[in-house]
Amino acid sequence: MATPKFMFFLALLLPLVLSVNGNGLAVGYYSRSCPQAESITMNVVKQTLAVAPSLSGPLLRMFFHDCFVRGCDASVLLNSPTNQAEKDAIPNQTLRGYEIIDRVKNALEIHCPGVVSCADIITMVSRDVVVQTGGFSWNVELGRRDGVVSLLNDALTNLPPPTDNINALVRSFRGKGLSVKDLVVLSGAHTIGIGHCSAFRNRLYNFTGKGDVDPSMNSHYVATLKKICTLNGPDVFVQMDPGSSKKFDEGYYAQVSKNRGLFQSDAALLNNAETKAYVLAHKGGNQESFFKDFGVSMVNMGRIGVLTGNAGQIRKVCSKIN
Ligand code: HEM
Ligand SMILES: *[C@@H]1O[C@H](CO)[C@@H](O)[C@H](O)[C@H]1NC(C)=O
Ligand SMILES: CC(=O)N[C@H]1CO[C@H](CO)[C@@H](O)[C@@H]1O
Repeated sequence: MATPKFMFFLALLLPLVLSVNGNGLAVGYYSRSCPQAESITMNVVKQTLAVAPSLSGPLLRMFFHDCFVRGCDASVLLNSPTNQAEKDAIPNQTLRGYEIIDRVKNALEIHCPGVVSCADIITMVSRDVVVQTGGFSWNVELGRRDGVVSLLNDALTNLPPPTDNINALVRSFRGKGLSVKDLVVLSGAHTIGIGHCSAFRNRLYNFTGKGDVDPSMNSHYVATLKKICTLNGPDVFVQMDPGSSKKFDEGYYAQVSKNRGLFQSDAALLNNAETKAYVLAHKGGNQESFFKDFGVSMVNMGRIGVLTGNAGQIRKVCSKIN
């Protein structure tokens, strides 16, 4: 029987139920179980970037590498005793900042033990990095649970390499339920951070195996990069958005529009009508629309293959399953 007391309960529950979307994720998911989760996370990110600003790139990139491989389930954080986990794969060799995720986890375990997943920590941290480096904030959907599997080979087959052309990139993103717009918007993350010579050296010295240069790269930029990345020299790195690589802005699109995108996958955005139009529309003076789009696409990426409800687990330590 629907007693008045029961109806009152229903009225309380209704807004909560309605805010959960089809994936089982919700904005404000921890508002009752761990109300300080988002502010504690933001504080750790703030303190971290104040002393180690170069961690902004790898921490934002970590969200991409987590979500594209087995979904956003923190599989990227798991250690393998035999070095066969995702983080052991070549694309992950340059991921950093695992200790920052652990720092957030430790703080959250003190406040609300066993409640906040490592997958949600990666998600919150990626948003906070963008805010701390100058971008707009957005509402993160939370409620992910952590996976129990992490395989090196999954990283190799699911992460697009920097040599991908536009068709391969579109296919890769479509395969994850993301659109062409998500591809061009999320590539804008390359406005912060660095790239190692090994990821683009082929463009400078041996593009088609004939000792040639990638003709799609600005020749002055090729000359500049060759001085830093010599043919047989060490694998040093360069800023992807030179002079502004610690600032989240639309500088990336200006670079790409001038044929100064660092990777083939960046340059490739000029080879599709929709992505090209976006690059040209954002090469200067349209920053707010990029900032808004970025939050929308990050939410989209954050929905890939999530574990919710009773699936997976809430890890106690992010680098190992319970
Ligand atoms: C479109 C396909 C993508 C490809 C092929 C790609 C490839 C790469 C490569 C090769 C690097 C350089 C790593 C190094 O040499 O240290 C890099 C860096 C980075 N990527 Fe991507 N990426 C893609 C999409 C994304 C997305 C979707 C995000 C996040 C939304 C992202 C965020 C970053 C960031 C922030 C860095 C800088 C890392 C640092 O400073 O250490 N990338 N990416
Ligand atoms: C360029 O690539 C070709 C084909 O893979 C290879 O035979 C040649 O040694 C390379 N040249 C240089 C300078 O690396
Ligand atoms: C940070 C990290 O775990 N890097 C690993 C990436 O993979 C290589 C092997 O392919 C390891 O040696 C690194 O330690």
